[in-house]
Amino acid sequence: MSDADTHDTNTHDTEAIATGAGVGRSAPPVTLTIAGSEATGGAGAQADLKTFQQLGTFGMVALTCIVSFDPRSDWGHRFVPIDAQVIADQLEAQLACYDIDAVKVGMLGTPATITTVADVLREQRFARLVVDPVLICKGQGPGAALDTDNALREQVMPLATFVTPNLFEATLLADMPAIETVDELAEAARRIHESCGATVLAKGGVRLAGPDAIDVFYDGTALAVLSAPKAGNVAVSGAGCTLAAAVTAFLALGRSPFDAAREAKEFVTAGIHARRASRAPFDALWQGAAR
Ligand code: PXL
Repeated sequence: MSDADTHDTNTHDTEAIATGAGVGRSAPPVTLTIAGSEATGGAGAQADLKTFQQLGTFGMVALTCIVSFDPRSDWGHRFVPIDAQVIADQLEAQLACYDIDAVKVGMLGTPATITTVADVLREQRFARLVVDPVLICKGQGPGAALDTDNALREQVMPLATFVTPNLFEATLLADMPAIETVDELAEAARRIHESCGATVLAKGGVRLAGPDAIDVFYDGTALAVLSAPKAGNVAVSGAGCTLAAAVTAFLALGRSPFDAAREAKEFVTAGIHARRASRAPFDALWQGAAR
């Protein structure tokens, strides 16, 4: 780049900042994830931010906790929560800077974090709020997890416009003994919609038997089964996080909830096909496949 180019670009930036306009004619929509760090980059806030970038939105993270897999202890989750005031500070900065087009809630991790985040969500009433109900983290004791699950259900789920439970989470949220068929997954989606009012994308993924990875979409009226041939039979790290982040990005880009779900599944399927192996016993989805 020549000096003249650099000068022009800087002038443009300065004008854009002065007027509050984005650089270029159409500024990207702003997406926020309120999520935990998963240090190896497969899941959590890292997966969300990569997805936001790849799909053409301006991504932000309010970090809620830090998860570090433990390679000396069966890759269990070491979990450290972020101080509630620090979470509130991040959200304050983000809200001061931008009108946020769509928000994703990922792993919150503790009742204190949930209360802090729910207070802000209640005040803001985001029109596009995707909640990925991450219900347990292996690093937590069962008692703590139950408190966290209940707080999430009571304080965050009712504010969601879109929820993306996996098979395990759908079973709990729908209060069903088990989900083994597509019909049962559809029944869970209906029950979850009735309990919180949000559009539901219930993820069977690789966990339902059969050759296809099946997710069920239900918005209170339309029920649709989204299906793609399974790419292997083992869950890939980051698939759930990426799906919810892609729904968030597509909603921010103006898609209908159904189109957001459909396109998000296509994005995740491409990312699973392009998954990255590591020395951990699970592969990680790669968001860079769909270029
Ligand atoms: O995949 C769920 C998930 C979400 N968020 C964080 C995680 C994980 C799983 O490891 O670590 C931070």
